[in-house]
Amino acid sequence: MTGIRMVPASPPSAAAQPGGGYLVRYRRDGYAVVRGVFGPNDIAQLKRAFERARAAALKLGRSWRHGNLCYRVVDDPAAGRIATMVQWPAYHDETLARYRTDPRVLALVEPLIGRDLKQIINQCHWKPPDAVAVDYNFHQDVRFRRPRAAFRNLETSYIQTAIAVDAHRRRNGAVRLVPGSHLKGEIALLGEGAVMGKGRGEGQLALAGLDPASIADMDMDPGDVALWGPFLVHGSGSNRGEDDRRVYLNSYVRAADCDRGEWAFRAGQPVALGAPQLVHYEELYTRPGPHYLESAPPPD
Ligand SMILES: O=C(O)CCC(=O)C(=O)O
Repeated sequence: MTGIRMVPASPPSAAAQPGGGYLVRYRRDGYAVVRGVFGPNDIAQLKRAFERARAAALKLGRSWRHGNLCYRVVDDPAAGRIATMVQWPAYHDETLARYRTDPRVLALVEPLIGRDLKQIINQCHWKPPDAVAVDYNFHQDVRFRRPRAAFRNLETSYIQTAIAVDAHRRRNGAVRLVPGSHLKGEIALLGEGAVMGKGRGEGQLALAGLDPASIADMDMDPGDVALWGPFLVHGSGSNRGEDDRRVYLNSYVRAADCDRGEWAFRAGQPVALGAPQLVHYEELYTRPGPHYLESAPPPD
C-alpha cells in the first residue's frame, strides 16, 4: 500500500500526515503502514540484535523458556534447524529493550490508545530463505488475548506494531491480510485449529465469509512500521526469496483496559523492564526457571 515517506530521524505524528494519514487508513482498513519511521542506523542495530537472539536460540538447540523469554526452534523440512521466533528478548538485550519503548513508536500509537501503555507482545520473527515451516494461517490476534476478562474494549485499546527489519514482500513471506475484515468482529472459524502450519489458506477465508480476492500484501521496506488491530484477518506464507525476512513485533494496550502485560509507557515516558510480570505464560510464578520445551510453542 502507499504511504507517506517521512524523514527517518523525525518522530512521525498524526499532524504530519495530511488528513490524519495512517490514522484514517488504520480505522478504515484495520491496518496501516507508516513509511521510513526508522533509518538505516536503527535497522543496522536491530539486525545485530536479531543475530544475537538467533545465536542464543540455536546454541540452545531446542525450544526453551525462562520466564516470559521463550525461544522457538524447529527442524524445518527444507531449511534444517532454524529459530523462528523469540518472545520477550527485550529482558536481555539492550537494543531490543530500547526499541520497544522508542518515542517514534509511541508517536504512532498514542493518537489511538494514549500514553499509558502496557505491552503484551515483544517478539523477533525470522523466516529464513527456503524455510517452509513458517506459515501463519489466516487468523485474528484476538484469539490469543486470554484470559478474556483481562482485556477490555479490545477493538479500541490494543495495537500490534511490526518494524520491518528486512524488505517484506509476498515472495519472502510477508504478512497478507483482508482490508476491512476488522469490522466483522471475532470470526469463530478463524479461532479454531493451529495458527502455524499449512492447509488453511485462502479457502478458509471463503468459509469465513471473506473474499480471498480482496487479500492485500503488507509490503514494507526496512524501517517501515505496520500497525494492525486484534480483529484484522491476516496470515503469511513461506519464504521463497533469497534473503531472510525479519520483523520486530511489539503490541501495546491501553493500561486501564488490561490487567496483564509489562508496562511500556507511563504518561508517555518509557518504562524499563524489571521482574517479569504475568503476560501469557501462566506458570510464570510456579515454574519461572529455565527449561527446555517438549515441542515448539505456538505463537501468541
Ligand atoms: O511474522 C509473520 O509473518 C506473521 C505474524 C503474525 O501473523 C502474528 O504475529 O499474528
